[in-house]
Amino acid sequence: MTEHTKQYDAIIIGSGFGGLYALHHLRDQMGLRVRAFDGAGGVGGTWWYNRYPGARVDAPSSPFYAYTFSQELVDEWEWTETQTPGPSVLAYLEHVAERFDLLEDIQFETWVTDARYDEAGQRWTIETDTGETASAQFLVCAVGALFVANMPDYPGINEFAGECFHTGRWPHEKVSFAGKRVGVIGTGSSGIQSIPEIAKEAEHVTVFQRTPQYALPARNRPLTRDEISRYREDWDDLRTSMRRRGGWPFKTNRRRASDHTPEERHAVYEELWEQGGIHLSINSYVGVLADEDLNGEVSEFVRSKIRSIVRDPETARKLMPDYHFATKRLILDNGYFETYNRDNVSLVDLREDPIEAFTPSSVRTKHGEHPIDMLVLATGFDAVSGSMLKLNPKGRGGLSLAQKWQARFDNYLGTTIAGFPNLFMIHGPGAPGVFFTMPLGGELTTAWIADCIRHVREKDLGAVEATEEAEASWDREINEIADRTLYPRTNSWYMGANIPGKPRQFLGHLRGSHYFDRLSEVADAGYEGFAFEPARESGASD
Ligand code: NA7
Repeated sequence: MTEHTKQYDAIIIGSGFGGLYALHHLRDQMGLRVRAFDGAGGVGGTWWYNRYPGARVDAPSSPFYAYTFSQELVDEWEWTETQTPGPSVLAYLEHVAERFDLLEDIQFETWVTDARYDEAGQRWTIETDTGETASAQFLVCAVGALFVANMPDYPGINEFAGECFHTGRWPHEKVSFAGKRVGVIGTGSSGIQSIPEIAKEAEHVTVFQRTPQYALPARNRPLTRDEISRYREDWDDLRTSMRRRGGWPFKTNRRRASDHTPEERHAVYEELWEQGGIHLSINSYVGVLADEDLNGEVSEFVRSKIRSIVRDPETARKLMPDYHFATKRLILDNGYFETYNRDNVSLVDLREDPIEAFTPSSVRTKHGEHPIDMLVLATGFDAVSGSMLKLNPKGRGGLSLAQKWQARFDNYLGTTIAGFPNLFMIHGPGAPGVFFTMPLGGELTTAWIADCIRHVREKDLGAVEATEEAEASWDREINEIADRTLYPRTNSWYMGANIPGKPRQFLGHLRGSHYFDRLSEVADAGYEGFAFEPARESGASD
């Protein structure tokens, strides 16, 4: 720390959904001195970076994938489609930043290169790539669950001479595919959303698929005036339902598969398929994500749909997913499978024809060579833990997070880490994150963090820190929930399986509503599982 070190009560890293709300809440509702830092050139986090063609919210979106805290905001923002396009989400976040005067307290194009806890001062000091230092009692990491791009390291890939873009780092300028042969690696949400758009323009698209996916029709459509008015009028109730029903306001069906004949069940699946969105997953029968036989039946139903859409049987065969339905992030598509009926799209199944190397102008697989002018990497992210590890804060005794998280992403409540006092995560490992509506999840998490900070300040304490015992029991708690489902049996980014060498651990809390109840219980029990330090003379309240 130098005399030029700026002093705050709280520093926030990131200005996506989580960081923006944290700034608003801590500054405007608590009156703290707060500064936010973001390496990007503007607000938006994930939505600032993921500008690939076709990007949309891949969950029931408008108007639920949005902030819930302000009725005025709900009343004034005009959502237009049921599945919000990426540029609209970004425009919304820009509007929020202006409307709540947040921009003046965010420093853009400023990477936080180091964050260190000073035990004597009970404060965090950060350094930035602009040569600044700043210090605060509390560090709030809203660094994004899907931020650190996963870059494949195939032999020769760096020698590829054509244009190359990762979907999570898409250029701000329009990318033209016209007259180009485009190779796309990856068929998660980003690949499945972008491939139909790229195919409309490109001369040829070759899709390199490692894992075929269950994608459900999004059935995107314009929102009606009536729907919007109803949502606005009922907003309080909707918000309460979202909080109680796992992030979404929909009532889920509690019917049992055993009460129906196979024919009746098939009719239910058909109806939910036609309805589109995630209904087949949340609204068919109780236990789809836990009962292997039931899940197998739904899996087979989706496979039959893929077969009926894709005309070439060989391509359809390659597109057959074989993992448990919905245990990887369920994808909502807009004409993905239909795209394979175009003459200018071909599919390479990497399980039988793996990539061996890149040349400056082609991808060489075991059975052939695929000339390409452009490479699109839709290869996803080092999800959830990756962005915290990129920040790599140094806690008590100089211990770095990379050292602490070598074998396991230990944390308590998905928000705090033993050995890292006064540091909070939003959507960290062990939190519901993508298993709950993220904007509302961020609001609820921030409210809890704010209460915890208030507790520390009102009691003249200097530091709050999770205990290792609490971390161990939290780990058991979230794994017990996950182990009752089929999720841990699938190689997904939820399990860290997409990144070579990443520890295998379920990275989320599957019962979002229950999770927020647990946060309240912990606070009500006097912050059970936390140790507090009295404030030292020299430090905390500077
Ligand atoms: P995802 O869902 O992680 O998808 C990445 C895709 O890229 C997936 O099909 C991967 O196959 C594939 N992949 C990753 N690495 C490679 C290599 N080395 N070779 C071939 N294929 C590879 O990322 P998205 O960006 O699509 O979506 C991320 C989240 O954003 C999504 O879940 C939503 O919540 C929004 P795999 O399945 O791992 O075998």
